[in-house]
Amino acid sequence: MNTLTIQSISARAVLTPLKRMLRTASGSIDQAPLVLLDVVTNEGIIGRSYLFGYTAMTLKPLLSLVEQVKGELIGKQVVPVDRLKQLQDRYRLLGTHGLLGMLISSLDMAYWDILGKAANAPVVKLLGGEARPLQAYDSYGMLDPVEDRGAIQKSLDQGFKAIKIKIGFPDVKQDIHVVREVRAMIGPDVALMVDYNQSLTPDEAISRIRKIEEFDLAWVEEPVPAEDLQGHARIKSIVDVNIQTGENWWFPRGAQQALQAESCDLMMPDLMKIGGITGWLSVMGLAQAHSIPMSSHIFIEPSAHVLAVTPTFDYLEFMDFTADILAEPNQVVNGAVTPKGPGIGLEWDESAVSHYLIDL
Ligand code: SMN
Ligand code: MG
Repeated sequence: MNTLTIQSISARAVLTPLKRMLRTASGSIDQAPLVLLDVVTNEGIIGRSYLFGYTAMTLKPLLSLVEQVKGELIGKQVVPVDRLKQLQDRYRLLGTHGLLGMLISSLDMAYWDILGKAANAPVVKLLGGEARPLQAYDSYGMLDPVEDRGAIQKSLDQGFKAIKIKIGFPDVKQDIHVVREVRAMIGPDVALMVDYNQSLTPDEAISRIRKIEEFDLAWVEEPVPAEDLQGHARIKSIVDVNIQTGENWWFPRGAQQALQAESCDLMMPDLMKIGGITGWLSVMGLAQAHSIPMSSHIFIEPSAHVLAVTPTFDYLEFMDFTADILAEPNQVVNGAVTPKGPGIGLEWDESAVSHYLIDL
């Protein structure tokens, strides 16, 4: 296979509808602000990936960053490890946490998509694995056990055997109430996870977690700010529930620092912050060496490929931002998602994209 060459890179901003509003203890999201990347090669193969900007205010800066960065890449070969190193070296003085790190990681995913398409294979094959069904959990925001009863029932009917909800309500009584109600609704055999979205202090977290331990939780996620590794470590050493973190780790070194601090029992890096597929491959080795179960964070389509080769694979997070703009979104079958190709398996539904396009 000849090496492919980057000819141009384009980016578009969209706001896609959410099936359900995403309320967290650290702010709410009612539409998904996405940047769609298309990396075009001289050979005619186009690699695709997308960024999730969390808030619409990131869309314009991200598009502008693509314009600034693409000059570094045009004419370069589609060799993910080289391109990742190139940009990390290029922006060493500035640093690559934040929007730039998100872009660098997402470009990496687009390169892997190109390599997969060039080989007419799903990326999972290139990584030495096989497409296989990956157990997924349906991911909710802060919910109302009465109003959202129908939605939870639908998740169970779809075959999900695991559900995550967000808590961290102003009053701990509401946390307990919601967890108790959801546990009663789903029964003892469906896994239940809770996510505090970094909203507590370590002391509050220990006190709150103690009050929900009895509900057989698969994990408690990000009780305190992600960068408070010592806080997470203290909580982990005291409570009787597994502590999950990782969605805010930056690149493999971020993962290494978190593991060194013994800040979590479980880990869930985010492809857009961990260095794309190339970064994930380093981090899954760390997870294996530490025997830590590893799950994904959002990004259903690319995550399915890397999870299928992750030695300590635990869960795929099913939080869907793209169903409305993809020609063939991944389906959930028996509560599981299977990676598909060629490449990452992302093809835009162009008429839907133009419908949700934001003019910035
Ligand atoms: C999350 C995901 C997407 C937006 C906000 C929060 C999250 C999760 O913490 O784990 O799903
Ligand atoms: Mg989370």
